[in-house]
Amino acid sequence: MISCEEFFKILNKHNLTFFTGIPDSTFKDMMKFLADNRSKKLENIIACNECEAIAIASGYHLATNKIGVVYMQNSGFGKTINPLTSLCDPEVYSIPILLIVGWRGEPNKLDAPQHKKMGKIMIPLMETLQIPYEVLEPKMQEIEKALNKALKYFNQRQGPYALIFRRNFFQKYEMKYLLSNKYHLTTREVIQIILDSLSNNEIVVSTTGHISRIIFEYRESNEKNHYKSFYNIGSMGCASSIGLSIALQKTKNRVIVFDGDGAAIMQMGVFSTIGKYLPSNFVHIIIDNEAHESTGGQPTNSKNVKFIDIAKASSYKWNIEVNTKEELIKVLDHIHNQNGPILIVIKTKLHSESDLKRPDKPPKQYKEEFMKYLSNLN
Ligand SMILES: Cc1ncc(C[n+]2csc(CCOP(=O)(O)OP(=O)(O)O)c2C)c(N)n1
Repeated sequence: MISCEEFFKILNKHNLTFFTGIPDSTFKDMMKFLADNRSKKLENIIACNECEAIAIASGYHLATNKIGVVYMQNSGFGKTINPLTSLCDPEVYSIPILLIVGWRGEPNKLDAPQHKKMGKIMIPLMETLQIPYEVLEPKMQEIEKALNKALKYFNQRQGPYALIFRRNFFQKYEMKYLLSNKYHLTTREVIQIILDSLSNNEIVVSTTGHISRIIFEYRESNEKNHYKSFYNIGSMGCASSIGLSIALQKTKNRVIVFDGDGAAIMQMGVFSTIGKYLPSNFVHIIIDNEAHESTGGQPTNSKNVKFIDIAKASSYKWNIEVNTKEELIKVLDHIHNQNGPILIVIKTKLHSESDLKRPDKPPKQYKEEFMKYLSNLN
C-alpha cells in the first residue's frame, strides 16, 4: 500500500494540485489527507456529481492552463461520458484532465451486485471512449512511471487520461482534525423512529449507501418485511425519482423516500419534477449529516443548502427541517393529515457505522417481492 502523503508528493511535483470529484471508499484515506492539508496550493472542490466535476476541472484548465485531477468511483464514470466526449475530447475542445477512478466490481473479486456491470465494462468503455488509461500498482516507481506517461500524453495530445485504482491501494490516514457537525440524532435513530411510526401500507424507497443498509438491518431484525422496501443500492441520487413515479401510480398509498444530502444534491433537479406533478401521497425525507458518510464522511455542500427553501420554491405543499427526536415525533404525528409532496429534512450527526449488513439476496428477487406487494395494493 502507498501512503497518501507520498502519493500527493508525486502529484505536487508535477503541479497537479487541483482536485475535484465525488468520493469513493477506495480513496477514503486520500480524501482525508486532502481535507487535512487544504491550502492555497492544494484545492479540493467536492462536486455535486461526476459530470459537474469534469466541467469544474475543464474551467480550471481554461482559466489557468493547468491540469485538474478528477476523482470518482467507476459507478460515476458513466455520468461523465457526456462531458468527456462533447467537451474534453481531443476532437472537441481537447481539455487535459487526469481522471482517478476507483475500480469497484473488478471481475473475480467479491463486491456488491450494483458494481458488477460497470466493474466488467469499465476498461472496454475507456477503450471505446479512446481514453488512455493505466491500472496502477501500489508501488512508487510504477506510479511515477504512469504519471510521466500521462504527462507526455497531455503534452502531445491534450485530452482526458485515466489512472485506475484498486481497493486497498492507500495506507490508512488518521485525520488531524476530525470531521463533525453540531447535530445529535443518528441516522439509525431517525430510521427507527420513522419506520416505527408507519402504519401498514406505506411504500418505502431508500437511497444508496448506509441509509438503505440501516433500513435493511431494521427490517431484518423486525418482521423481515423487505418486500415493503425498494433498496436503491446503486444509481445514487435516483431514489426520489423512483419514489415519485411509484407515488403517481399508487395514489392511495403513501410513498416514503429516504434520501441522503449527497444523493439529493447529486440529482437536485428532481425537486422541480416533484413540484410539477405534485403527488399528494409523496413524503421526501432527507437525512442530512452534511457528509457522504457511506464513503468515509467527506463533506457534501449541504451546509450551504436550505433544502426546505428549494422544496418551497419548487411547489412542495409542506416542508420542515428538524433537529431533535421530539421535533421529529411531532412532525410525524402532524403529517398524517397533511397533503404532499412533503419534505422533512432531518439534521443528523456524523456517526459512521462499519460492518453494516447489505441486502444479501439477488436484487431481482427483492424487486419481484416488492412488485408483488405493490400489485396487491389498491
Ligand atoms: C454515481 C455515484 N457516485 C459515487 C458513488 C459512491 N457513493 C456511494 S454512497 C455515497 C455517499 C452518499 O452520501 P449521502 O447521500 O449524503 O448519504 P450518506 O452516505 O451520508 O448516508 C457515495 C459517494 C455512487 N454509488 N454512485
